[in-house]
Amino acid sequence: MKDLNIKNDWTVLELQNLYDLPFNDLLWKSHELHRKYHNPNEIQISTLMSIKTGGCPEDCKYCSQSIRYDTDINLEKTLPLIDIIKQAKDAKESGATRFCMGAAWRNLTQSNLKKVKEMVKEVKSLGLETCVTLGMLSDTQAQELKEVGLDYYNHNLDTSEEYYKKVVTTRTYQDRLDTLQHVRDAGVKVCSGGILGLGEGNIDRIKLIQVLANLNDHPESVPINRLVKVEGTPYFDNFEVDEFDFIRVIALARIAMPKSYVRLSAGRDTMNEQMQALCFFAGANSIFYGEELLTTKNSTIAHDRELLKKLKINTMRDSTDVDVDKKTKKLKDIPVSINNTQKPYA
Ligand code: SAM
Ligand code: DTB
Ligand code: SF4
Repeated sequence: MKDLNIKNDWTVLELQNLYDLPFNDLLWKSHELHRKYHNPNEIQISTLMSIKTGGCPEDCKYCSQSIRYDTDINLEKTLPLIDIIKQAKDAKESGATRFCMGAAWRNLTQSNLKKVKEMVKEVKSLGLETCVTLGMLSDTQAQELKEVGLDYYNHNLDTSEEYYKKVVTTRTYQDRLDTLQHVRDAGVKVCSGGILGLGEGNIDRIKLIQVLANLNDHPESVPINRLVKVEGTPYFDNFEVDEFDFIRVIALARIAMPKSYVRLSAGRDTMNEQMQALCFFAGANSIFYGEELLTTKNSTIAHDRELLKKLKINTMRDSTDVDVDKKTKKLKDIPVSINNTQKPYA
């Protein structure tokens, strides 16, 4: 029977009406759906690593890694495989279930594809889910990544189509949608979300959620970032996003895409514990865990552990996860679900 909560024909008016509800009514609705499809006391954790930093030819006005802005970052060529394996092992030790590798590329070249395929294979063999974010991809590149075991591809739409033109001029919204389609067609899971704080209005946030929720299949993962203001970028002096508006967007994403994992992404280190707790209540159930994002700092591991403890929120391991047998050093299938009392995706 069709699940009436899962739909792909959201109108702006429907989403606007939800967004404009009294705060408690909106959160009640989103939390109710959150409980229906997920364990509300469990979150997924991903760790990020920048595998190639800075020097990007694109002009995204929020980004520290664009060559067009004078920012204080350490430029790095593509890192050697051995460094990536080490960091992935550390991430796994700290409890991450997914390792996300990001590169400051406009699009993927064939020689970089070869290197990334090796990285994906190695990280996967550690028993971690793999995710990469590498800019634009062709259909065949997406298929090649799928063949080596890539689980997720992150490619954000960032904001509404109208506002996007003000944020980035070196590519179009359609370019982003095309890459998302290539990823989906290849059978790789889609991770796509946005950033709040680019100077957009609430209508742009609502339209972003509309585009994501009206894709044929909802993205499995929806990161919602709060702009990390980086000195030297055009958006360094932007106004702060209203905290209640931010929480409303999380709630809207949860209602519009009930089964997706909504990730409370960049900018968490500037949110107090109470705000993060409200985001988890509204439907966020994934975070980036680790001291660094790509070029900026994240909330500290010690702080995150303390917060999750206070909220009695457990971290989950995906039920399809694999692990390495300590003795044979071979991969074994183990349907692990640490502290998992209720299966997500009921
Ligand atoms: N170059 C690739 C791309 O743009 O798709 C991958 C790396 S890029 C840094 C990944 C995502 O990080 C961007 O799509 C954007 O949504 C997010 N991001 C970048 N800088 C940010 C910032 N200062 N604050 C919040 N999110 C940011
Ligand atoms: C996403 O939505 N956020 C992450 C990840 N996907 C690749 C990136 C956040 C970057 C924050 C700014 C920085 O550290 O450079
Ligand atoms: Fe380049 Fe990605 Fe940064 Fe845009 S967001 S400048 S594409 S690294």
